[in-house]
Amino acid sequence: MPAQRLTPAALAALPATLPAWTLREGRLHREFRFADFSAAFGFMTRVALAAEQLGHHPDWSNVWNRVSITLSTHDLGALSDLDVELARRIDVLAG
Ligand code: H2B
Repeated sequence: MPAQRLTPAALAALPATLPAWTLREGRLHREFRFADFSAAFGFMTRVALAAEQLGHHPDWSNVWNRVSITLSTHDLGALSDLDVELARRIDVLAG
């Protein structure tokens, strides 16, 4: 399924749609902190499986118990419905 660029209305609604995420230079951003590295890496593994399932992948980094995630659609150079769907799945996995 090709990514659909978010409409201006969907962009304006993002703070309500994904309240835990912030917009940074046109991309979605969220930071996570876990008890330790094992918990952080377990979370990343679950996110990786969700990303593979969607065919849409995060830009991310990990420092011990912290995971920093940025989402955008590289193919479009914009945010798409796939970024919103991946963010939703990440929120569920984060608990
Ligand atoms: N992930 C993200 N974040 N943006 C993309 O444009 C993208 C992707 N494209 N994962 C996918 C892979 C594409 O390159 C492959 C061919 O499906």
